Amino acid sequence: MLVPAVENRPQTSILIIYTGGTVGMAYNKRGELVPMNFEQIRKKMPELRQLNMQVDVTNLGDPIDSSNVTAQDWLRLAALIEEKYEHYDGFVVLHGTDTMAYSAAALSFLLENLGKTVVFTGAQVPVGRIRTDARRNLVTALEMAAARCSTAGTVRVPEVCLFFNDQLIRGNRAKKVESQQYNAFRSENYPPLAEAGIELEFNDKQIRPLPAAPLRAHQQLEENVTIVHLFPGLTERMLRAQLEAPGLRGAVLLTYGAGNAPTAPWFLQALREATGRGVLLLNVSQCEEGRVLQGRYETSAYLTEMGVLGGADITVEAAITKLMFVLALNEKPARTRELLLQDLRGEITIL
Ligand code: ASN
Repeated sequence: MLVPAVENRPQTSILIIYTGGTVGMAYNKRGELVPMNFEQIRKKMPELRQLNMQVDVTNLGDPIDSSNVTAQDWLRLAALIEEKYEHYDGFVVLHGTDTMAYSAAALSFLLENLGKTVVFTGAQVPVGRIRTDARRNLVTALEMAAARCSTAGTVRVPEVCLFFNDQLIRGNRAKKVESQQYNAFRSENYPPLAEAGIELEFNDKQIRPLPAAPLRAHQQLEENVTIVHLFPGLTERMLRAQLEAPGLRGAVLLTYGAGNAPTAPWFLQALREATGRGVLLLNVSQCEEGRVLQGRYETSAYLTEMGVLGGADITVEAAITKLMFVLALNEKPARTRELLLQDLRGEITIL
């Protein structure tokens, strides 16, 4: 059901899609935080009425803690944005912080040729608490979603992004780095798209251009994927348990440093067998800064030879969702590999 969140002067129209998260939570009898409906956000945020925009709200489903988000939720979110695309100037997705970076990255891939702003935001402290960050985050996220270029009047940030603690970050570059402080997110290997001080300052050169083609909301994600996190002490049996999972089509290989991995024969053999079965392996570094350079060290050169794809400076959140997205396109193997190496939505820096 779609209801106006506030009654005010329509000029720009923004749709809030409420999915849950701490922003709208309250304590239950056992003292645990549980998601509540949007009503309490509406009650606690009278300032929503002061914005010079029409703000409507809709729910994705029952509000959830974002630890429960699924790939199906991402598809429903993409379908909802597509359905409402012509009716609103921008979108704000209220979401829990725990998996917000994954959801924002997934949506960035699903929404091809996005010409409007989709901003994910939420809070570390519920809206009903005196020291909440919900107000700051939501009000400015709405302003970011409504932002236009002053001269041309066109959409300022035609991207899926994430606004938190005064920073607007590209969705597929975001990472949750903090669970106790207000600065929950960081932009990895890419500058923020905008900063909210007294004025909203946009980093226009870093923002993707408006697309020439109309929106295409994809409706498929491959779920037969996994993340193999390397650590010294990983055994062959444990590695094979992951790589030999029935139906596996792709895995993010979380490697060391600049994309390095062991050279032990059993390790090489397990990887070679996986790629031989057609499993796509995407090499992503455990380091938060820097990039994968396969071949810089001997301990990564063989990965290229066996067909492991270098993930450049991608985040693990963007890597796994990109894999899910690209594999679901069901292209020929060579094209799939090409797409994984390409910068599709600003998620990697090609040198
Ligand atoms: N557990 C919460 C969630 O992700 C955390 C938050 O929103 N701050 O839904």
